[in-house]
Amino acid sequence: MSEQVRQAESSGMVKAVNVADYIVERLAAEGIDHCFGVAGDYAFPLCDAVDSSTKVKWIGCSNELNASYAADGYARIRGAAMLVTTYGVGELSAINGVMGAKAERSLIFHVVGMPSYQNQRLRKIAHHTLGDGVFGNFVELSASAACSHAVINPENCIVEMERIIAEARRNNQPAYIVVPSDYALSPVVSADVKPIVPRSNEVALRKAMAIITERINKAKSVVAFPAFTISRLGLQKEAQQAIEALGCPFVTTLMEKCLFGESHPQFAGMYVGAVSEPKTRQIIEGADLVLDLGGVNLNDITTAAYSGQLDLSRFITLGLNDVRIGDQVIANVRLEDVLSELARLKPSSAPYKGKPQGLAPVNGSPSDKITMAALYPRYAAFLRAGDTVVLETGSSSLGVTPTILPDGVRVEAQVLWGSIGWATPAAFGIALADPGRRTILITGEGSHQLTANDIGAMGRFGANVIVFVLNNSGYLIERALEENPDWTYNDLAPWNYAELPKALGCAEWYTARVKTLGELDEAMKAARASKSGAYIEIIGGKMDMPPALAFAHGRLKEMYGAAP
Ligand SMILES: Cc1ncc(C[n+]2csc(CCOP(=O)(O)OP(=O)(O)O)c2C)c(N)n1
Ligand SMILES: [Mg+2]
Repeated sequence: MSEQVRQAESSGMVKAVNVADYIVERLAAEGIDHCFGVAGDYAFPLCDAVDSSTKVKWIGCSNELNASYAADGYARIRGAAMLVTTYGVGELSAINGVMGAKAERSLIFHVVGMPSYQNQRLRKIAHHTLGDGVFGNFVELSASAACSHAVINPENCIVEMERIIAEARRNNQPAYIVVPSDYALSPVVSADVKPIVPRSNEVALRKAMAIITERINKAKSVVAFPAFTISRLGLQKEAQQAIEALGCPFVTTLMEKCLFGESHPQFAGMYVGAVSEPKTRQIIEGADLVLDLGGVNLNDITTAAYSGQLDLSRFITLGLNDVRIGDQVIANVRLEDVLSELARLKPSSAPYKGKPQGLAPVNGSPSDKITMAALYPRYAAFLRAGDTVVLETGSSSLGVTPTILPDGVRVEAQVLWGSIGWATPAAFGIALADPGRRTILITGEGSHQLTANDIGAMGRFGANVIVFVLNNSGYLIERALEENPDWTYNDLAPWNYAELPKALGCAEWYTARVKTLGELDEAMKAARASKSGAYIEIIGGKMDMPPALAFAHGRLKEMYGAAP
């Protein structure tokens, strides 16, 4: 019997815990204390349960897409997040964000309130439906953005919640929980179920370790390639210990930017296909054995348009729940267990010692216009240990990722899914998830236009984010990814960005619009000193792009294929 139901029964409460309260309590036990969402009548019982919970606080967002991005950001820091939306209109607005979380392995519990069982049974024509008396039209759609789902009723609630939570934890991907509004208010029927904790099979783990150790011992050169999943699962310490025990160099893609301090002596640089430093490229492309820790994602962005030559037959991939060595897959082996086994290895030779690069020097004089060559070293100089940087898709992320950043800076970006607008609400979720760190949002103005309204939520809930908005008169990355940079669809409505915080209720925020390096330097100082949020609009050149983007511009055929 669950603890909540037991408490309700033993305390002699007339009314046992209802389904909605149970779901909120159970998710709180997963380490969640904020719930992002937008209210709606079918979801009222869920919203009420959150609002009356002493453990979980309701965080209202401007729309469900924003709420889903905020939940993704929160989950990246806390391991899991809760999102509540209403039937049809709400959940469908959230799908892009939840699907992105699925792609990038971020665990959102998406809880949706649906029309009552009674009205479903009577096939009533109800609002937020297609008017066809059918209520299952959207379940499959939302479920496709999750790795597990359940339609909850009072009898299955406890069992289904455990199944869903275990599956979501196993894959570190979203779960979809949908509850008819009358069932949400019904008492939970008790069931004798314990939480399922995913564990390795001991025999499989020993077998995997025997093969891995043999391959390590035989290899002339080994390189570790830690994946973004390490940070999603919160395994940074375990992975670093494994890499230090191995003593080999490690390389990351831009999805793992700053996973460990970039001054780590074993760090051999960022692998970006043919754009990598020659030494980095040689270390990983020439390695006898590549230990992929967590399943790196070799997509068009991380490989700079599939440039470079990685030999996948030399990879051993430690997945979340299996180990792959060539064509052999050893199942039921958890990543954290393999990492802790690796951490016990004794290196046969002295550890690799690279030459960590220092920060790029700050350049330019105060009266100069703000160029990209001057902007990115300034970000590096501005950032410090304890900052979490949230990078938006666009020229900014291609400018920041090749820039060496100070140790202790954490970076979050949505590289694979790449949905613009993600970073603004994600920064909000990240700031709420860990107020002990300073959250810094770096976004282009085009992306910001999609979700800027939740700057208001940042002010409302005291998330003191420092926001940098690069205003370069349109979609620069798109201009660069086309033969013709002047298509009008890459132009934007010219907003007065620096005035947004005030209009959105952030009266206390520091704001500035800067055109010169001197103004930028001043604004950065003031932003850092601000006790509330800060918002800096940076005026950049329409075609001034970081080198990585200029490289992509020269490889359009490789990225998109030749015209037929
Ligand atoms: C939801 C979504 N719509 C469209 C795109 C295509 N897209 C990718 S980057 C981009 C423009 C980004 O412009 P901006 O934020 O101004 O950054 P810049 O490159 O100009 O610095 C667009 C429209 C996308 N990735 N996601
Ligand atoms: Mg732009």
